[in-house]
Amino acid sequence: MMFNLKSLLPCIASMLITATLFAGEINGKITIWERTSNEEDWRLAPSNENAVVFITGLEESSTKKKPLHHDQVNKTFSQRVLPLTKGDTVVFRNQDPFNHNVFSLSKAKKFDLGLFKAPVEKSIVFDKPGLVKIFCNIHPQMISNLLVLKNNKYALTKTDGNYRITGIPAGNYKLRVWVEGTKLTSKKITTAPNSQETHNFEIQVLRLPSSHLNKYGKPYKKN
Ligand SMILES: [Cu+2]
Repeated sequence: MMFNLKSLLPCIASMLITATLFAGEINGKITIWERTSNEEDWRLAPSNENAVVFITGLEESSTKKKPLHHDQVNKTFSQRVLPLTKGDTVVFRNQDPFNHNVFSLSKAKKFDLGLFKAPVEKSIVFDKPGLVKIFCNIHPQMISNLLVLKNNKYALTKTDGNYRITGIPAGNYKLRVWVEGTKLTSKKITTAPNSQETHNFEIQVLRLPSSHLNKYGKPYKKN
């Protein structure tokens, strides 16, 4: 049987509009408790920022959106945590007047951008989901976490810990929370058409002093 694509177009359009109209929303608050030594009691962290809340079980999305920017400024990365969708491009820009060397040894994306500064910019396409920890080979304090996700249903918290994810079709999913230094926290959820649900999480993070090696697997030289 032959389908006339033109005759199906209004039907497909109305299905898409219906899906969008009945898409639900998930919101809530992430509260972070921290301990900075093995002895102390848990206490509320001064900020609930940099938690990534995301949904799995949805269809993967291949967004062709504009590249994201990730800057190096004052010997730090502009974002400690940057969530993105698989396939996204990140442009690394050095805003300092001296060189940085951005690299990652993570399985999800190994790369080494070498030494560079403005006006040179370097881009990387993140094509595999997973956590990509990035560092600078000169400055050990420069650490950033790129969390590459399978779809674009995610949110990054600010200090208040509030999040909101919209456009979720009705279905069964897992709602997950990632905070640096913790394992993933997950919760099964079922969303109904047009629903608006609140899911709050309390996350405990043990924040002990730590260090990492340079790109050659050696300790950083003390400046
Ligand atoms: Cu650097």
